[in-house]
Amino acid sequence: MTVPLEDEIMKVLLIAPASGKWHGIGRSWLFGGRVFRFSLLSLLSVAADTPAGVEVQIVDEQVQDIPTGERFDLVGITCMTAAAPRAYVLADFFRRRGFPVVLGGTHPTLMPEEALTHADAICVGEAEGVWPRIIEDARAGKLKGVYRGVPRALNSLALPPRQLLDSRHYGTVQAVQATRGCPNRCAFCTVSAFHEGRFRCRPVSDVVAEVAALPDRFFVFVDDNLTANRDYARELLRALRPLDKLWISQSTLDVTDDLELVRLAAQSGCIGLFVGLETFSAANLVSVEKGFNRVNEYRDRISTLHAHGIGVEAGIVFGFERDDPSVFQRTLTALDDLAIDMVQVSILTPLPGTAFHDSMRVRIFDRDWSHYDFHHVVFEPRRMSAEDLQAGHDWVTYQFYRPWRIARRLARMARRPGSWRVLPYAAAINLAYYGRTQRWNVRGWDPSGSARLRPVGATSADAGERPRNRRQAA
Ligand code: B12
Ligand code: SF4
Repeated sequence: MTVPLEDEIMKVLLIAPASGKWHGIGRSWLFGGRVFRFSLLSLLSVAADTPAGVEVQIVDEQVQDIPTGERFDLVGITCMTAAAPRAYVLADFFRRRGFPVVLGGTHPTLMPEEALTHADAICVGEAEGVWPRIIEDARAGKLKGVYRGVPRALNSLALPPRQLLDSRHYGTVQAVQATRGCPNRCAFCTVSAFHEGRFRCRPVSDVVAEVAALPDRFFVFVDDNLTANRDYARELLRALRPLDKLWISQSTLDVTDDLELVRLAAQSGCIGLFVGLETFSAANLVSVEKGFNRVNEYRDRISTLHAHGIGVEAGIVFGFERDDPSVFQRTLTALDDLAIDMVQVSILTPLPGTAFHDSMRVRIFDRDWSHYDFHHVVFEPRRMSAEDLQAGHDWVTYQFYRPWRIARRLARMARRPGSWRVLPYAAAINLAYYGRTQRWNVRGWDPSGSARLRPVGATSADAGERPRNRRQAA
C-alpha cells in the first residue's frame, strides 16, 4: 500500500458506481438521460468535509469512465444496495492495485460486515466529522475497520463543491438538502433505518444563503420529507419566498393538513412534490407501518396541491400482501382518475437493514443486490406469482407513459392554476420516463387481463439468468 509523504498532495478518488441499466442512462437519446440525474450530494458532502491540501476527484460512472491508469492515495466509493455489487468489483480492483479503499453510504451502513470484506475501511453513517480521520489514517497508512459517523447538529455544513461535477451530464447540479432523515418508520424504507428515525434540520439561514448563491433559478431539495417539521418548513419557505426560485422536493401527503404551508410552498417556488402514495389499499399501508397515508383522502389532498400550482409525482409500489393480479388495472385507473402528473412505479423490495427485509426473509429467492433496484421481483409475493408481479409492474409503467396518456395529462395540466410554471418540468419528466420505457424495453402485460397478451421475453427483468421464484433459486 502506498503512503504519501507528509508534504505531498494527497490524491483522493471518489466514485459513484453505476449499476445495471443505470450504467447507460447518461447516454440516453432523450435529454441525454439528464432529467433523472442531479448532483451527487453524497459524494459532494464527503468532498466538502475533506481537509485542505487534499486533491479530490469525483467520478460518476453513469457518465464517466473509471480512471484505471492513475495513482490515488485513497479511493472512496458510495453505494446504495443496487450498486453494491459494482462497488465491490471496483473496490476489489483498486485494492489489488495497492490503493486503500473506503466504502460508505446506505448499503455499507446497513451491511457493514459484508462491505468490509471488500474494503480497507467503511464509513457507517454520515461522513461529516469522521471523514477527516479516515483521510488522516489513510495518509499514515493505518486505515482500518469501521469508522462511525456520529449524527451531529447540521449547523455550519460546508457548501458542496459542485464545481467538481461536469454539469453537462445533469438535469441540474443544484441539489440542496435542508433536513436529514424522516420521523416516520415505514417498514420498507432505508431512510428511517439509516437515520434510526432521527430528523434533523439545518439552520434556515444556512439553507437560504446556499440557495441564494445558486446561479440558476431551478433547484432540487433532495430531502426525504421536507415538511416533516411544519414550523421549520414554514420558516424556511417564508425565507425562500423573496429569492424567486423554482424547486421540487419530496413530502408526505399530509402536508395538505396545513393550507398555509401549501400556500407558502407555492409562493416560495415549489412546482412539484414527490409523494409516496405507495398503494390504494389501506390494509397494505397498515402492513408496512404507513397507515398515516389515508387512501380515502388522496383525491382531496392531490386536488389541493394541484390548485396551488404544485405538480404531483406519486410513488406507487406493487407486491404488498393484499395485492392480487387485479391490482394493476385498478391502480392505473385510480392514477388516471386522480390526475396524477407523474408516477414512479416500483416493486416492493426487501432492502437489507429494514424491518420489512427481516419479515420477508423466508420468501426471498434472489439475493443478488443488483436486482434490489425496485424494478425486479426478489421475493415470493403472497397473492400472485413473481412473474405476474414483474409483468404487472412493467405494464403499468408502460401504460402510464403511453404518448396519448402523456398528451392528455399535459393538456389537463395546462388548464390548472400556475400551469405555466409546472408544465415544462412535468413535460420533461413525463418524456424522460417515456424514453426510459423505450430504452429499457418495459412492456409487460396485465396479469388479470382477459386476453392476457404475453409477448415472449417481454418483462424488463428478462435479460440475464436469474431465479424467478424460490423453487428455481433452490
Ligand atoms: C437524490 C436521490 C436520488 C437521485 C440522485 C442519486 C444520486 N446518485 O445522487 C436519483 C433520482 C437519480 C435517484 C435514483 C435512484 N434512487 Co435514490 N435517492 C436519492 C435521495 C433522495 C437523496 C440522496 C442524497 O443526496 N442524500 C444526501 C446525502 C448527503 O446523504 P447520503 O447519501 O446518506 O450521504 C452521506 C452518508 O451516507 C455518507 N456517505 C455516502 N457515501 C459515502 C461514501 C464515502 C466514501 C464515505 C466516507 C461516506 C459516504 O456521507 C454522506 C454525508 O453525510 C436518497 C434518500 C437519502 N436520504 O439518501 C434516495 C435513495 C438513496 N435512492 C434510492 C433508490 C432505491 C433509488 C433508485 C433505485 C430508485 C428507482 N426506483 O429507480 C434509483 C437508482 C439510481 C442509481 N442506480 O443510480 C434508495 C436506496 C435504498 C437502498 N438501500 O439502496 C434511497 C435511500 C431512497 C429510499 N427512500 O429508499 N436517487
Ligand atoms: S415517510 Fe417516506 S422517507 Fe419517511 S420513513 Fe416513510 S417512506 Fe421513508
